[in-house]
Amino acid sequence: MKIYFAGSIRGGRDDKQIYMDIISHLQKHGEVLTEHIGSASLTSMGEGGVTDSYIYERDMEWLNQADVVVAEVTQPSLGVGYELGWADGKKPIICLYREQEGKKLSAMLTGNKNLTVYNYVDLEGAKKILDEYLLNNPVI
Ligand code: 6IA
Repeated sequence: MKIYFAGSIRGGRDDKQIYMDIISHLQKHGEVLTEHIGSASLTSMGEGGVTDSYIYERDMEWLNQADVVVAEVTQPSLGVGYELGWADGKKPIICLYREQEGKKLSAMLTGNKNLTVYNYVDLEGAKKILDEYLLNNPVI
């Protein structure tokens, strides 16, 4: 199974550790095409030597190849929103969100019947959601 994991980069890197942990867990289910999203060395400012056009073309190619899209959407990110908009109706999408006081997730995700947004509290909760979804909705 090819998994496209989406998480914030230029939108902010506060959640990079949880991205890394989720990616490690997803690797038990299949190939994560975007494993660099959890990288501690990837900052919101840059990955040297790669142009934005290269990143866009490569990521869209991976998104096209993916069997399922898993997005961690707690940290708002234009890129993740774009990826989800593109994948909507084309790929199964799982969104993971940690509820936070004083903040609400975009209605463009919560109001979309094609997507399921799963609220979670901690890594263990996220793993359980992913295991249940991926084992009960096999995508090859
Ligand atoms: O708007 P954002 O940067 O937060 O968008 C993040 C999303 O766009 C992720 O889910 C990625 O799939 C994709 N994306 C954006 N930038 C990159 C990137 N390098 N490498 C891979 N995927 C990316 C950016 C390095 C950059 C900071 C120079």
